[in-house]
Amino acid sequence: MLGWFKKKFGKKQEELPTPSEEQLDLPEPASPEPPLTTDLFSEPPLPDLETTAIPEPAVETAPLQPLVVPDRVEPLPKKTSSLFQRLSEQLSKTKEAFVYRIDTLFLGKKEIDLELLDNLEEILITADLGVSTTEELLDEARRKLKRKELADPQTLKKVLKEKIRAFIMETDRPAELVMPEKGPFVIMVVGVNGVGKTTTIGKIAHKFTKAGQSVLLVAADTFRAAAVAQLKIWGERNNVRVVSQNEGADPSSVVFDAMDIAIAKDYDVVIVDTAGRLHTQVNLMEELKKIKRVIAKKIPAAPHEVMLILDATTGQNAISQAKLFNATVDITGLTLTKLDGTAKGGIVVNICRELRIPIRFIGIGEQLEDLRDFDPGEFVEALFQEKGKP
Ligand SMILES: Nc1nc2c(ncn2[C@@H]2O[C@H](COP(=O)(O)OP(=O)(O)O)[C@@H](O)[C@H]2O)c(=O)[nH]1
Ligand SMILES: [Mg+2]
Repeated sequence: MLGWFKKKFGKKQEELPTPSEEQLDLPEPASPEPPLTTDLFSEPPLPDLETTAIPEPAVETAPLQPLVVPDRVEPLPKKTSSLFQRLSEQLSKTKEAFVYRIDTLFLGKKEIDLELLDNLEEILITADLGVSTTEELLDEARRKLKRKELADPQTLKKVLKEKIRAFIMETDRPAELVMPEKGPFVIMVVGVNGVGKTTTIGKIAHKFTKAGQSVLLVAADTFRAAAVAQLKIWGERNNVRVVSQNEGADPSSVVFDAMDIAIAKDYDVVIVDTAGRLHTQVNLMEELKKIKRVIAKKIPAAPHEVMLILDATTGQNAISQAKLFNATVDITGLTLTKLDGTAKGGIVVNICRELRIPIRFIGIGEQLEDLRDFDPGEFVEALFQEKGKP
């Protein structure tokens, strides 16, 4: 949530670093890459990476100052109705497949019978709420029916909405994530290929720079030259420095150098892009662990955030991906991308209920502004907003 962008103030504009020479020789901004497969297992074998050893840290970092207490966070700006409207519109495919289908099912029905509940079950499952989430919702409905607390389908819809809100709220914990008072705030971004890591990093960098923070991007996806080039384009767009080496370089060595730069130049925020695919899943996971270790050697409390990016269009597969990455690098926050292009937005409910990892952002389009702070209450309202209502 935006709250954690606002922890550090007072940095003058002229203190902000200028984009570096490392961004020279950029290719012309290309159109974004098409989504790639998100199946970790089906990739063909690829050539070996250079296996350069991680250099030992040369610089001892100063210990971090105490973290800023949450009550110093500025209040969030009031969301304008046009922003809400955009969210609601961008969720239209999910709404068609979910809430509007429920409305059609309930239309003209006076009472709740078995057939109606069966149909509802099918809608919830096909909207990617997941089997166990669906069962829990229906159990609640049946309990209320038995106790005669539920008389008609419209009340059932309200019960569903409230239960879904409760599921989503479970991850709306108080912001434990705070920027350190001193030293860079390090975000390591992970996720399988094509989920939107690099794009999301570009959008997050934009949010930070808009809030007056200096940002350093780190191209630790050295597996493909295109990945480095893509991050450099985002660096250019945001006018921020990108640390990179050649394709095939050891990602940990890129990170090692970047951390030195971040500390020496006192960057506010460091965002590390990582590979989503290597020769094997084991290689990928080992590499991510190594990157995390290198970051922690330079700044013991870092990475402060290990953010997993999930593609909402993959539906239930996102849950398996989250479990896999969480077991390796302890995910602290999620971003769910491509909610605009999918009818599978119900996955948000399932992710919140199953994983209990806070969703920080949702991607609802390819524009810079289409990375939204995840606000559970707003999300539920947008999801259940009636057709045609402003
Ligand atoms: N519609 C839509 N497309 C997105 C969103 N986020 C990312 N993308 C697209 O997804 C594709 C893959 O993104 P990329 O950042 O390269 O994924 P990476 O491999 O994880 O780094 C690109 O075409 C992006 O433009 C989103 O929220 N909505
Ligand atoms: Mg990428």
